Amino acid sequence: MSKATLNTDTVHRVGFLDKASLHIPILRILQADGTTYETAVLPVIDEALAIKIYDTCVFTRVLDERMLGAQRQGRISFYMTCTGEEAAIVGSVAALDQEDVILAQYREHAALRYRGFTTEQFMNQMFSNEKDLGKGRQMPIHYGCAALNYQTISSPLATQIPQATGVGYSLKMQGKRNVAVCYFGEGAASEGDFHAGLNMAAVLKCPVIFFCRNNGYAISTPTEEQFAGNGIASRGVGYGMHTIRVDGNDMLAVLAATQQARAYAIEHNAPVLIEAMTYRLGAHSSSDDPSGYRSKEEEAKWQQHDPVKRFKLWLINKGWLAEADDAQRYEKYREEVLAAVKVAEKLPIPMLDEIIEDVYDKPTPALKKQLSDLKEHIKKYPQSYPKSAGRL
Ligand SMILES: Cc1ncc(C[n+]2csc(CCOP(=O)(O)OP(=O)(O)O)c2C)c(N)n1
Ligand SMILES: [Mg+2]
Repeated sequence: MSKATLNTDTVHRVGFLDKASLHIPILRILQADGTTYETAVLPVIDEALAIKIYDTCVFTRVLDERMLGAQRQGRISFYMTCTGEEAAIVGSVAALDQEDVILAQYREHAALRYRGFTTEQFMNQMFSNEKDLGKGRQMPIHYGCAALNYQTISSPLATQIPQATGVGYSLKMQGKRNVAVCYFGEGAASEGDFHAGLNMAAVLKCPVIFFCRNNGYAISTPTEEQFAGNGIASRGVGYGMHTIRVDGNDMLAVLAATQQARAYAIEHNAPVLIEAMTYRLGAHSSSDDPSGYRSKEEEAKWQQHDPVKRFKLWLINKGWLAEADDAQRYEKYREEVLAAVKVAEKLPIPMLDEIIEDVYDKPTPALKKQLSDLKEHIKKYPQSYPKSAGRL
């Protein structure tokens, strides 16, 4: 921020600012009944885009329901749903260009689907089979796809934030009219990487959209116990960044905010922070049980703000969707997901030699040594490894 943008007026009595000094309204366009507010300025959206958005939401709901079930049956080791947050994720990705680079946290698989990740590709990753793009080296849901400009998920929180600043900087240096888009939870915003990443992006003027899903919890910790400030949006202003807070369960509000954020980021070579207020309707992951830290009443209250239902009502009002066709859409995806599970779980795991590929340009001597040690170890204790581990 240049010195010229600092206030120079003076006062002569002590007076402190507090979190309420910054008034941050929430952008809302869509009402609960699927109509829009009279004064609302709608995003750019036509029937084809609206149906693509809705279809992605339905697919994601089905995928989440079925794969959580598959985890419970012991078919995959781990799963995370994004139930309740579909509008935040799909509404934002729908505002992007396919060449914009996405750096996600782990709950944004709907964005990957929107870009064209196939049901088969989802399954190959979750079953770590030989067709998995990550060659079986990651836990389920840690997707990545170079062709779709979707950087691979990493479990350590917030690492994607400074990386997104770097990607934005590189897009600017290459003269591309594209942005980096960084998704993260409000919990990840407590990491040091958040502050370093945002400050660098603002100072170096990088075209990055920082998209915070403020879903109320970091695993079992509610937001009240995570930070004392005025949400995450107040921090964007602190770093001198264009910032907006939106209703994250309102598809049209998220779409409108992200469309304008993208245009601004490209025109001004500058970052934008979007804080989407939403709620994680499901458990944190398949390893979590929320009944230990929140009430059924609280969950029921948020069920009434289901973002997919709200958007569906708008589509029906517009005459772009018929209620009668809805069940069929869900059924089609249930069958598709189930069929893909059956194929993916039967495919062999990747060859062991591939475990050291793609880490560096060529495997280093240290990696080669580790691989040969691993092979010896498996040969020595074959009873401790599944037969498939013998794909040497
Ligand atoms: C550096 C680091 N610390 C802790 C964890 C464990 N952990 C995984 S997810 C999570 C909560 C993150 O919450 P939030 O960013 O709000 O995302 P949400 O799960 O709500 O989508 C924590 C603490 C981790 N993966 N990495
Ligand atoms: Mg959270």
